[in-house]
Amino acid sequence: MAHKLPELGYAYDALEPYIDAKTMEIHYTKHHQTYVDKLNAALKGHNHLEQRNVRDLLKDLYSVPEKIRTAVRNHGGGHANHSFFWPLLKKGVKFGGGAAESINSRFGSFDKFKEDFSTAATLLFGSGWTWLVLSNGSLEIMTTANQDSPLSQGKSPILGIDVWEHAYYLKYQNRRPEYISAFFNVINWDTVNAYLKSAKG
Ligand code: MN3
Repeated sequence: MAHKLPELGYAYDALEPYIDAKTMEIHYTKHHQTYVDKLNAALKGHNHLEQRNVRDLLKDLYSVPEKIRTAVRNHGGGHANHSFFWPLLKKGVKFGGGAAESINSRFGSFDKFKEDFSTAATLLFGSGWTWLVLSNGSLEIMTTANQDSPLSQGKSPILGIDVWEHAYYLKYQNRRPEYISAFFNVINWDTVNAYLKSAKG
């Protein structure tokens, strides 16, 4: 069964003015679609792998034949990361719930968390992601290069920001810190809470 682009679940302009409609449209219909297409192309003919959930493939990259491992890592990572990212975005959801309690207890305050997360995202060199993950039962901030997934390191992401230029360049050009600051206005904390709950199993 081939992988498919998931439903976005909201309009391209739903995150304006923080993330503009044109960026959303291109990011979802072009960039994400390309990861899906290239993942499907890589898995073609590998029947036992085509059946597996992309998250499971990323958790167990060494079960993927070496010949297609890099393609699965990059395009499977791109598919999984973007499928994880879209539901994290919504305007007007207040910081609260289990994730807020865990963040406050781990980082001391929301402001300290925001500062640490934003610094990590700003300093990440080149293309990649900054994450809040659950690792051995505790929260930590980490970054990955390219489309690498924390799942491949045994960590469960509960929040993430795409800091590839394609995620912000149309509106913010080289001003990545402004995009990161804007991102904090569109975090869907309901989704973060759900991701945390599922990460805790
Ligand atoms: Mn992207």
